[in-house]
Amino acid sequence: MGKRALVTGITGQDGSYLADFLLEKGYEVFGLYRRSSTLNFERISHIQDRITFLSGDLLDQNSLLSAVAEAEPDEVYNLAAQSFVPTSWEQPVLTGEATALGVMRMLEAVHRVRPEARFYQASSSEMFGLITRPEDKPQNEATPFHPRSPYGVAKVYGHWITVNYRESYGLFAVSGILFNHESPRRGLEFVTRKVTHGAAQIKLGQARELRMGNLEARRDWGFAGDYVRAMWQMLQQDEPRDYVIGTGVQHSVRDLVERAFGQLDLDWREHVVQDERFMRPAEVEDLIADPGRARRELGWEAEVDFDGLVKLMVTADLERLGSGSTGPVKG
Ligand code: NAP
Ligand code: G4F
Repeated sequence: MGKRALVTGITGQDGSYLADFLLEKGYEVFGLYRRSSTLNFERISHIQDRITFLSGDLLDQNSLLSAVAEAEPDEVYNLAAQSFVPTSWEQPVLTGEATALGVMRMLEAVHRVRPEARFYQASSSEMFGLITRPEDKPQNEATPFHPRSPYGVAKVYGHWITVNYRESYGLFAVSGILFNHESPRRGLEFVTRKVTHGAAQIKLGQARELRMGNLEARRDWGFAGDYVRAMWQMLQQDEPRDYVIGTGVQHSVRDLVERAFGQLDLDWREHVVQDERFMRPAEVEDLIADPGRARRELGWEAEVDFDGLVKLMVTADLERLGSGSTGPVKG
């Protein structure tokens, strides 16, 4: 018998790659999804017949208890969240409910219904936030948290409540502190996809300019397909432990823009316009991972580098826009 996994956030970028990965490994995959008036299964349309869907919401405790009872999972991956940082200033209460308390509701469901299940929490490098001391660069599992947005603050709660359920009840619960990871399936509002999609539109004559926020922010960007492998590896260890996952290489948003436009033989200076609307009330300027523990203990390493990632995303957007496709997101 294959193992059973329950994935929250199955319709999101990471949920879709994780489902691909787990199905490939022979898992029976249960996906928690939110009912809506139109289905949003674009990212999983190629595998939706192989997933058992359970309707539920991180804001609704009963639905989570029922989902865990129905799935009887060996592994639970809690990927669902309000995940877009700017929205967390516009909807801080909702963000707290889903991204912070939602983690506790999932942990309660596992603790009460299926305590033997292994639990993965999708924590974030946004928790590190403001980096001022040289010794905090690059960031590892011991780097202090100083979140800079309601989203980052909510993720810190999710991180510590996961550690707390491990220490209080002996759950096999781990927190993966993942740096930014991207793909052709990334939401259009996140900076990488905004840039690759925008550059492809300009190349095809479908747009003339791209309005952007802070070009100086630096991130450690990797490929989502590599990062879901790390999630799974964390749950295969003998002991539950938290891990930082990233490439250890940093680029600015300016580098990203230059690289994406350059790949299409476009001069980004002729098209990119800075716009105050995309600046944040408090910015995270400088993130870079030290993935040493993951390398040593999980044997994990990123396989796709920054250039490969940008190329993959630009190519996918160009192909998709060029074909006029409104169908499933490829890649
Ligand atoms: P994403 O594409 O925005 O997907 C978020 C998922 O959460 C979607 O399936 C969404 O469902 C679901 N969701 C949102 N609110 C929910 C609620 N109240 N109840 C149930 N489901 C809800 O995010 P992602 O990039 O895949 O990220 C996955 C997780 O990793 C998130 O927790 C994110 O915060 C975290 N993370 C991401 C990164 C990154 O760089 N991608 C880095 C560190 C941590 P709908 O489709 O219905 O909206
Ligand atoms: O792509 P972003 O919106 O990602 P951000 O804020 O780093 O958050 C992502 O990564 C986190 C991991 O650290 C996740 F936890 C979180 O869920 C999410 O997946 O913005 C990246 C950087 C920021 O500094 C932002 O100010 O790009 C800068 N940026 C500049 N212009 C822009 C824009 N970001 C967006 N979204 N749109 C712009 O026009």
